[in-house]
Amino acid sequence: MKMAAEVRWLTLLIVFTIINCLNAGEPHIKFEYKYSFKPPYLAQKDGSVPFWEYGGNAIASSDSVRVAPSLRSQKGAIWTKEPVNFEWWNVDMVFRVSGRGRIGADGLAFWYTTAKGAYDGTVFGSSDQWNGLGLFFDSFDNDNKHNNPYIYPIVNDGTQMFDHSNDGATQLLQGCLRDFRNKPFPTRARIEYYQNTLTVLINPGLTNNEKDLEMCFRAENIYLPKGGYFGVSAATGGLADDHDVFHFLTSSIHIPGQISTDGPKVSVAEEAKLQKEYEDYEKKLEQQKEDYRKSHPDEAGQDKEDLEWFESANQRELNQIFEGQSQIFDQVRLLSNKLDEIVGRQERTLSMLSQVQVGGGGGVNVQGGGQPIQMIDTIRRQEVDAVLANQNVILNTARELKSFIGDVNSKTETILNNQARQPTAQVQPMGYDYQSLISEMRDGLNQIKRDVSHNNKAGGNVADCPTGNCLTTTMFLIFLAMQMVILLGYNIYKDNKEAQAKKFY
Ligand SMILES: [Ca+2]
Ligand SMILES: [Ca+2]
Repeated sequence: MKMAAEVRWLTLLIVFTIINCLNAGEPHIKFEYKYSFKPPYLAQKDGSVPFWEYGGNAIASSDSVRVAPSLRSQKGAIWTKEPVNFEWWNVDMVFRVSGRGRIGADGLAFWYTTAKGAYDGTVFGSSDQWNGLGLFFDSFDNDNKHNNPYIYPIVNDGTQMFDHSNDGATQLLQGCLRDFRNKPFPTRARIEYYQNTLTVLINPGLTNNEKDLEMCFRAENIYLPKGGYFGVSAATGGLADDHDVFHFLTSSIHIPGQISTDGPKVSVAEEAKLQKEYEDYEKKLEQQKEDYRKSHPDEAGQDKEDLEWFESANQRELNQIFEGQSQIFDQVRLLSNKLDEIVGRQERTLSMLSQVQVGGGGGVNVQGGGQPIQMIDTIRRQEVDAVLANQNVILNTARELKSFIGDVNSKTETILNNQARQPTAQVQPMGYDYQSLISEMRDGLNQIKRDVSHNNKAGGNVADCPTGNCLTTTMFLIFLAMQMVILLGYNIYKDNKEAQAKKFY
């Protein structure tokens, strides 16, 4: 019993160790609200965005931050107030770049830099010679290589000037060509920096699905400075787009085991402080909303009505089209998957068939896997052909038989008709009479021959023959001829008599 208990404890220990190891393998992700913004109430009543500051031509509303509006030569930016206090991070940014032109300018930039940039800088609305990362959503094709809109990162140590005329082609690490302008749904970008690897996933805005993210690029051995600021900037030129950012959601990523080894006292105290801060903020927001409703009871309703009315005219139709397109896109993707499946099945079937043919078409075939497959005994093509040919032959024969029978039938009819007109019943007895007569005559002749030869053998000589009874050959022939003449005469007489009798019918 003691031994069994020890074994049980040992097993439990091993299980817990394994669970700890598994837990240790997963990085810890924590939402960082101080480095994030999202609707509703993105901007407060006074226009400020909590934990962020913006400038230049940027405008913040409750739903989005218009970093640069669709007017010529506009520049704007929004930056976090505080530098980050974590090393690795993930940012989900949802934005829209839209304009009336077939092409737009200049684009939008995501920043992670050691210092906040300017609000009216030369690089997509912010400062050049930055120290850190700039990820550019470059709408306008400055170098005329027909490769925009292009998404690319540039890591700068604070010394390099952005190569604007070449769309940063001489400085970029990697990138991807994605048309993110004027899409039915907002563009989604997931920017992850974890263990010196920068990964950017994109949904250009063809679908409204959060999970529809494609790999844009993955760059390894990226060393960014610690404690940087997040920012978004945008600029327009001769051509102008609206650059709206709806969501900027930051999460810190912690290497497994990092959080538990850090001083728990600090994190608890900080958590309580942050929690209080958050609650205060929520209370303040609710109070502001309540005040606004009290002071403008009609306006709020009016605005809403106007908005609804406006939407029903154009926006709703457009939204329906976009929704429809999204559905079509989903269906096409589903069909594509199904097609792939069908092609796969077809290939498998074909390979199985070829194996069966190689195997000589036996009833049972053994595959490579060793699993016997009972083949169904089906009719083959040549067998069907043979059956058809046979059927044709039978049909032709039947037709020939039919025509033959028809001939026979018609001939029979003719014969029957002829018979009805000329009854042949009397011919037969006549023929029979002749035959019987001839056979009687033949018998008689044979009898005579036998008698003559017998007499010849017995007598040996004519001279020896006794008088009166002795018959010579000449005498016999004379008698025969006479008999024939009498017979023929009788027959002719009989025929004449019958012919005379027929005349009376
Ligand atoms: Ca450009
Ligand atoms: Ca270009």
